[in-house]
Amino acid sequence: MATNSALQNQSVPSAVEEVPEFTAADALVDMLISRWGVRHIFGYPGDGINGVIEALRRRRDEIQFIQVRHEEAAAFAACGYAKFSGKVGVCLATSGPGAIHLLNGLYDAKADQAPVLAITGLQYSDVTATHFQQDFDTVRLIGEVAPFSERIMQPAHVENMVNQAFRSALAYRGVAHIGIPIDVQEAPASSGHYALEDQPHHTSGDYTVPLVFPQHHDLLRAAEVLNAGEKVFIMAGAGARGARKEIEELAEKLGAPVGKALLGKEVLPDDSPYTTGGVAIIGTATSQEMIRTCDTLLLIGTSMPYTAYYPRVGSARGVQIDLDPARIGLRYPVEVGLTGSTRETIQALLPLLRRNENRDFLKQAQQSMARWRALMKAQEESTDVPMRPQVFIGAVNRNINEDAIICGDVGQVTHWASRHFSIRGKQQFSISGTLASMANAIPYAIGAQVAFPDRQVIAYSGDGAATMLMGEIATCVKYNLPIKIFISKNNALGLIRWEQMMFLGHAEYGIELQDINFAMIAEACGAKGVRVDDPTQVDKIVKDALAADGPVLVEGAVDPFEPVMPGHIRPGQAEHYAKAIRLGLRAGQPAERRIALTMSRQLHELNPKDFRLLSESLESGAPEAFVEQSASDPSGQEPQASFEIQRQSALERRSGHPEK
Ligand SMILES: Cc1ncc(C[n+]2csc(CCOP(=O)(O)OP(=O)(O)O)c2C)c(N)n1
Ligand SMILES: [Mg+2]
Repeated sequence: MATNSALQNQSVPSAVEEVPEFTAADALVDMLISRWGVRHIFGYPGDGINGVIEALRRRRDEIQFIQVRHEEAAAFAACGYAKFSGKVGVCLATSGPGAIHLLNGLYDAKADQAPVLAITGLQYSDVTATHFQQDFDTVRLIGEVAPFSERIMQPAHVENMVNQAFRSALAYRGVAHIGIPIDVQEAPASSGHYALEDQPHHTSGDYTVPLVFPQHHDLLRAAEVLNAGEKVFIMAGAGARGARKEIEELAEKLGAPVGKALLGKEVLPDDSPYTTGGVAIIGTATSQEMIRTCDTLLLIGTSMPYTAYYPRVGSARGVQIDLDPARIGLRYPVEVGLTGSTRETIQALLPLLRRNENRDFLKQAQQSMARWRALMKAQEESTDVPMRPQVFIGAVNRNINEDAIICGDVGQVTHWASRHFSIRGKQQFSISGTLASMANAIPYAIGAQVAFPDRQVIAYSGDGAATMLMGEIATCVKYNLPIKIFISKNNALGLIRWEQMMFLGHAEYGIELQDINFAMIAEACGAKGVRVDDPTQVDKIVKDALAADGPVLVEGAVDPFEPVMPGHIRPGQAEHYAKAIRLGLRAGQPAERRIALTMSRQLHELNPKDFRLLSESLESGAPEAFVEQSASDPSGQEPQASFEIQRQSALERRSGHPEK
């Protein structure tokens, strides 16, 4: 037994340890844990929130504080957590800059209707509104994104505010915010004053999810429209998640193909005989064809915004199912809107529907999808160098688990994700859909992995987006989150290049990115980092990465000139592309010739009719490019010349010579 007094002096505190005061911050954290079952909170400390941080420290065995590297990532992580788990995601930041950094992720939650609670610090009450440091009215600021954004006035206010915040986030499926001044955080909970008219603990934390049913006469009206349709097309979105069985039954009965808005990607597996995959510019040619020719449209839980990809107004009758009555008729002039919970509404509708004996429309969709799937597969198996982005994502798609959680990001990568992640089993997919903010993938993956420690979680992102919140690789390492990060690296803000060209007819500008060695960045953060640029090696490298323990980043160096193409190009888009190429050529941009070639490669693969359309546009709009393109592709063969030019360019880039 140690009797040495020096040793005793070291291990025994010299003064009797004070029993810590139970503060308002303690009361707040206790509410999170005991009443609302919060086990994880994503955030970043600062002097404006240290009272709450201390309360989290005291209860660290019951609630884990996950310290990210940027508050935006905390909000995204909370959003990802909420989207994949269905529970409220909680994030935390200090006053002023910390709270302001949260905003983008909070807007993401608002836009995609994910329940998120933000807790932020506020300056001491006595210096508020005196131009004090970090004193900004973030309650008002965040009030724009959060229908519930309130300041905790004093300790007796904590319980009311926390309950209200959670109920608001859940009931309105969005953001709630509570700001708490430093002095209130630190105040003893017992110092709260209750008004004479108030009584402590009068609120409850019980919350139940309502079931919403449409009225029977509206169901009958909807059935009348759907029964009259010969060519019914269903478009399903995020609100249809969890209704896989019901939607398949509906599709079978109506003989209706089902297109999926991006946020509804997991609604049906991609090998379902009913699905035509994604819709709109990132979707499939099949969806585009079927939507344009349907006579009846059934929208389920979707507000997919691009109305140019809906049937022409007047060409199809419409029915819509949505939980939010304010969204009925938002995108298409439907005849009948059914406000209701998706599964229950479909279950109520099904007995009222007759089986559509005309299966032609569905068969046509299935034949077209067979061609589309074969085309996607061929692109994924291409051995062209530089490696095509479809090859990289194809390898990821093939090798991930049947229950993987897939976090997509915004960019050209969204096109590849929409087309090449073919959902199967219990896989889940999400992305910053409506806000469409870059850099959501890695923080979403952090939120997902925290919610589901035993599932495979992957982030698939462009190089531009990955750079924005690169610090979060360190977060993955710090918490040993075995997230697999796949970066489709094209040294460009790829999507913007194609948008400048296809939508506006502008020559590309401001879109090139300095080369970054992401594998080395990952290693520097303590993760494993690997690189692949060889299509013949990609399968093995991806497989090994997925099998490895801990976080791994795979950088896929992909062809920067693989263009974005809609399933079917429209005349205006082809003309814009041609005009942009002409402008680029005149400005002496060397990439332009290669772009004309890669474009023709994709178009040629997609559809001979579209190929002719672009060729004609190039011939009249950019004859210089057309000459080269047609010379290398005289008989519809693959334009091999383009690969050589691209390879040279990639080699130049790799050897450090900047593009001219
Ligand atoms: C925060 C944010 N800034 C800018 C944009 C506009 N934007 C959309 S996609 C994109 C390029 C994305 O580049 P990258 O991540 O490299 O993906 P790529 O398109 O090359 O696949 C940009 C700048 C955005 N959506 N979000
Ligand atoms: Mg990029």
